[in-house]
Parts: sequence; structure tokens; C-alpha cells
Amino acid sequence: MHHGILALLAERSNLTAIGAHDGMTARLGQNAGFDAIWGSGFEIAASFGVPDANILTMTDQLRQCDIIAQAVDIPIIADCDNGFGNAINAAVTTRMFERHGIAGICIEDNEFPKKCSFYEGVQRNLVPLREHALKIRACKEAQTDPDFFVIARTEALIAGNGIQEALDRAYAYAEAGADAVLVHSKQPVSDELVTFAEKWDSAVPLVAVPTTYDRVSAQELHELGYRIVIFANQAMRSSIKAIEENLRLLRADGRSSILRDRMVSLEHVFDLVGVKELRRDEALYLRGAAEELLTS
Ligand code: SPV
Ligand code: MG
Repeated sequence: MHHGILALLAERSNLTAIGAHDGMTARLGQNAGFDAIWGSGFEIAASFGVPDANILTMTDQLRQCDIIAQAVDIPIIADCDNGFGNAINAAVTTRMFERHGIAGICIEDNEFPKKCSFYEGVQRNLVPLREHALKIRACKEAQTDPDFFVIARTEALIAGNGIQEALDRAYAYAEAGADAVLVHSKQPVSDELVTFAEKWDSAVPLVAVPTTYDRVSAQELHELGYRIVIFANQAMRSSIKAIEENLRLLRADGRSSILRDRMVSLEHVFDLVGVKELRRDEALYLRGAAEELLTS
């Protein structure tokens, strides 16, 4: 059973989420002890082999988050980009994700089609502050479960518009009903986020995604007021590195024994996907039935 983000925040004060793009990465995140799964648009797009630029549709994103939700017991926060359109699209997105057992969504103020915050030299436009505030309100009014969690995200710092605009937007989104505000930054250090948090005078929790400013710890961010910290793409980047290195070795050597110590055993995969449970269920539902058929 998935818990709500609000309940979990009340219980633990701070949460750390791990980005995932499929059932396996989500399960690895859960096994590693993270509090929640971030259904990352960046990772899901990359797993399809396409850029993070609203190339995938809302239903693509929903399907992957649905797969993730079935693989873990911890809550899922789905990255819903810009809500896949205007406030009307965002409201429909809210209802769909809520209905699929997702604990919360994040809606950013990038124009449709969005561009990943880290792509250099691509056109980047934010929707006007009021338009995004209304989009957040539309989401909050669309939800039916009172515990459904809507994070409003501002890209003001990513767009280079400065701390004051980031604050103006964050306050407007909080005022519109956001349950938390994600302030994204692509600086190599966390200075911007430190300044932002010092100026943030609201009970609405902040969310940070330490991708480029990677030396600050989740604990330090929590102490600044970023009650939710999302490690958005480190799982996938780790796996890409391992796969690239291993495939290079395998191609050169031609024998799979070269990888024996560089990959997990088959048994490890069996454990991760629940082969023990499969065996137990067979004993309960297949073998038992077969014996009964024979003796009747
Ligand atoms: C994502 O994971 O898709 C995010 C976070 O939006 S980031 O890629 O770091 O912008
Ligand atoms: Mg994203």
C-alpha cells in the first residue's frame, strides 16, 4: 500500500526520493532505503532513447509511472513536466495520475514543449507567473483524494531570471495551493538554493534536485528547508556507465566470463523479481490443484 506524501512528511519530517524509469530501478531504489520514487521524465525519456522535451506523451509517462507503482510499496511522485499542455491538460493529468495510485505530481513552469533544464543552447521559455499559478490551482481543484500531493516547480533560476523572480513565482504557486515548491538550479554549487531558502518565508515545504550542485548532502538541504530532496537521475546514469563499460569489454573479449565479476548473478535477478514468491504460489495454486485432480 502506498502512503501519502503528506503523511510521510509528517512522520519523517524530511524525505529523500530516488529517480526511476521502470519497475526494476524503482525496486532498487526502494531496496536502497529511499522514502519515495521520483518517476523521472528525464529517465523515462532516456529509457525510450529520446530527449526530455515533451517528445513522450502524458500516457507514455503515466504508463511508466504505473509500472513503477506496481513494483514498489513506497509512494511515487510523478514528474509531469508542464502538465503536458495548459491548465486544462494539467487538470486531466492530475486526475489520471491520481487514479493510477500515484501519490503526487510535479508541474513545472516551462512552456510546452518543455526542454530538460540542463540542455544548453536550446530555446527556453517560461509560462507567465499567473498562468502557472492558475495551472497549479487547476491541479489542486482536480484532485479528489485530499492527500494527493502537487509540487509546483519553478525554472526561474534555470532560465537565468534571478532569485527575486524565483521567489515571486514560488510565493504565487504556494498561494495557488501547491503542497510544496521545487526550486530548480543548474549551478555547480548550492549557493542559489541557500539564498533562496534564507529568503523563503512560508510554511510550504521546498524541494531540491541536487543534480549539478552535487557536493551538498540531502541532510544539509533538509536543514535549509528543502524537506524533499530528489536524486533524479543517478540510478540511470550509474547503469549506463556500467553497461557501456561492460559491453565494450564483452565485444572485445567475445566471452561472457569476462563480465562475471562485473555484473550481478542470475540468482540476484531472480531474488529481485520474486522467483521465491513464484515458487511458493505454484506450490499453493498449481501443485495443490494437480494433486486434488489426481485424487478426486
Ligand atoms: C527529471 O528527472 O526529469 C527532472 C529533474 O525533471 S532534472 O532532470 O534534474 O531536471
Ligand atoms: Mg523532468
